[in-house]
Amino acid sequence: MSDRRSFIAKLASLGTGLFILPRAGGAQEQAETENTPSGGFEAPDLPKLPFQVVDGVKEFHLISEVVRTEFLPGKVVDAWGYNGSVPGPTIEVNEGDRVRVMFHNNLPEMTTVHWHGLEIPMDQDGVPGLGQDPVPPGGAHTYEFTVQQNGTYFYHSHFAMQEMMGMIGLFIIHPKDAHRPRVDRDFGLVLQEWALLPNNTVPNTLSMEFNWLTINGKAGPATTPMLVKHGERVRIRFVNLGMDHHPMHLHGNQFLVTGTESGRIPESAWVRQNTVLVGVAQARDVEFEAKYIGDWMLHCHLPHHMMNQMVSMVGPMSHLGAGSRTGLGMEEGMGIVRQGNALDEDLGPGLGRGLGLAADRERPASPLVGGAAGLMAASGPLQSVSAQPQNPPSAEHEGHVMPGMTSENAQKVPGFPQDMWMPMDQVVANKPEVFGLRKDWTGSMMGMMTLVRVLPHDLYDKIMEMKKSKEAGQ
Ligand SMILES: [Cu+2]
Repeated sequence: MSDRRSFIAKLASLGTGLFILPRAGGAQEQAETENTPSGGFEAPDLPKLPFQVVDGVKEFHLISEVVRTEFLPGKVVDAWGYNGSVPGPTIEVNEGDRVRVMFHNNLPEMTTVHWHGLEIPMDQDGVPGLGQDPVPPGGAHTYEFTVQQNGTYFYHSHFAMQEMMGMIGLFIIHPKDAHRPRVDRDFGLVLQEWALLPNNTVPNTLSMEFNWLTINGKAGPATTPMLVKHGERVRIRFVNLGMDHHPMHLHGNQFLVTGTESGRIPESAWVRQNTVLVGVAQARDVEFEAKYIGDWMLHCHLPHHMMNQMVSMVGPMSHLGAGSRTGLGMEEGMGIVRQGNALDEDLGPGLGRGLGLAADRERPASPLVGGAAGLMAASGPLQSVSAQPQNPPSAEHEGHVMPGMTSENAQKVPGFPQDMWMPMDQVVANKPEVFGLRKDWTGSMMGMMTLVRVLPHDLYDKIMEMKKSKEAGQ
């Protein structure tokens, strides 16, 4: 986390304490505290946008800008977001609030902010041309409206490619009166997908093939687990703004789907599931009682969304002789070919693999990423592969080559290789939230994956103590 981002995160946590001024009247104050979950709302790995109450209006300052971030320690990305964060910081308000967002554009091109799902006047809706002029680079625009709804909403750029650069944030509206049964924990998760070829830091927003999948801007195992005390009632809000749908699956529990991008579902229509499909531009709220102690996986179940860096590293494409063909031009990258058969040996493997501009830096790669040079040389056709590691040294870690996890004749077996086993516990070990997880837990955590940790009360308290002392030490 950059200094800037942690500074903003601190500012945001201060914000919830310093800037909320009680509204007039005892009844109002009561509503303010009663309507939110006892544990408060939390979006793991994301800050909240601080606000000030000015003449009864909640005033936020939102800044669009380039954000250098990391999906995983060492995996640097130049995405676009808001206030130093990708996705942007969460805007959290109450039903009935008057909201003013002073927006400033620090991007090198025009943008606007759309308030997805909100019933507000059209000139506040953030559609460039239709309701307002685009906000030019360096420009500013003020949005102001009253929120009449409650539920899980979000804001995003209303320029499509900017959406794919990461420009989205949660907009959470708590109801006037808390929904029943009241939840103890309330989490928000933004689901995103990225096409990011090795050795590139800028996402390819034209590609239809995604190799990095994130929750709140982090890929597993860098996604920070959600901590729950045994017996608590939990709400998890999912938001998806990408090109694919995400079937989000929770292990070991059943949940009720209690909300959509349009707010609360009547209780009579709640559905019991353990996998909820979160479509593009949709939100889904799920709730469950944390009855079972354990470290429960929560992940998108699309197989390609359960991996990191999935390009030509694994699968049969890495063993055709010289690795997967890459570095074609923009047209081939988009699946447009002018001659030949789109699926022939020369073109097929390169289709959808990105802009020639940057993709010529991708190299055919061995599945033994960062592995012993001797092993790479011994693998025959792959000896033409550059000896340079694909990852910067800081991203190297133990466990890339696991003795005993492949058989001696593996190279002769049709289909080999398919999967790798790469625990990287040390890379994410400095977070109290992962304390007490089984050794090698990170081996199963990739892509759009996180954990719901239902903890016995003593372990929960211990981790909270660790968090407090860590924050105090910063
Ligand atoms: Cu998915």
